[in-house]
Amino acid sequence: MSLLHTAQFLDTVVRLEHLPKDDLPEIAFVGRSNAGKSSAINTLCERKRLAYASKTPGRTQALNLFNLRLPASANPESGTSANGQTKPRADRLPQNLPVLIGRLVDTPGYGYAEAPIHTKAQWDRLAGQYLQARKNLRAVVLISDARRGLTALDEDLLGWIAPHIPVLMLLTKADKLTHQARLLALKAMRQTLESPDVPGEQNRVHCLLFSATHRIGLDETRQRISAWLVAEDAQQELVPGGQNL
Ligand SMILES: Nc1nc2c(ncn2[C@@H]2O[C@H](COP(=O)(O)OP(=O)(O)OP(=O)(O)O)[C@@H](O)[C@H]2O)c(=O)[nH]1
Ligand SMILES: [Mg+2]
Repeated sequence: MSLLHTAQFLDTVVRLEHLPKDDLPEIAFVGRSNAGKSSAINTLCERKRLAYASKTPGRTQALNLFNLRLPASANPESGTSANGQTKPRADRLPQNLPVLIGRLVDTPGYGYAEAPIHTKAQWDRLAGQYLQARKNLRAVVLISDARRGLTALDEDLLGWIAPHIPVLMLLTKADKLTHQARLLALKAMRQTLESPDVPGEQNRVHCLLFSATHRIGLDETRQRISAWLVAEDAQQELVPGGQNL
């Protein structure tokens, strides 16, 4: 079983002080309104309505948190080891629960032109502050429409995220482009990201083609999320051969 398949809704938060007070690492999905953040979470987790996706831009207005657990088979403290053998009773935790390992965080989009003016301030106060102040933030998945290139708002966002936080940029809705156009879009974005004008340390941004509807880029995205959350030795237990991320 995959790490992302364990996702479970935890909470909807509209004030930063209501976020969990623990040190579990969090992966935030950010990007323009309607870019496809919630859809990406659903597809990566193989769930239809874990995060609320909609044609109406500005649908996600809060931070939505989803717990991830080490699948029981990969949890060294559960009753069954990765190779399926049952461990002696003395080695088991009393409740035999899979261990919480991190969280995904769906954030409100920015740049929705028809949004009321207070929405921008609301974004700054919630998602913006979350990105700048949240100690648990381990990495960012930046969702960007493959047809648009790097927008000024995306660029602002890269400047907003602390330089030590790795960023995976998913060029989503790649299904709307021909095969050739996708490759050109990817090449152009990689070149843009290398430009000294784009804020942040460039080698922390990795860029991939993605489609939630046509399942493009899922394996590599899952592998990167897993690598951010799970120590290398535990990953071998979790993913024999890397096929079930
Ligand atoms: N063709 C295509 N459509 C997509 C893809 N991902 C999302 N969509 C569509 O884009 C629209 C917006 O998707 P959401 O996932 O709600 O976008 P969001 O970024 O969460 O939007 P907000 O929460 O409003 O900021 C929906 O109609 C989705 O079905 C994709 O990869 N391909
Ligand atoms: Mg959304």
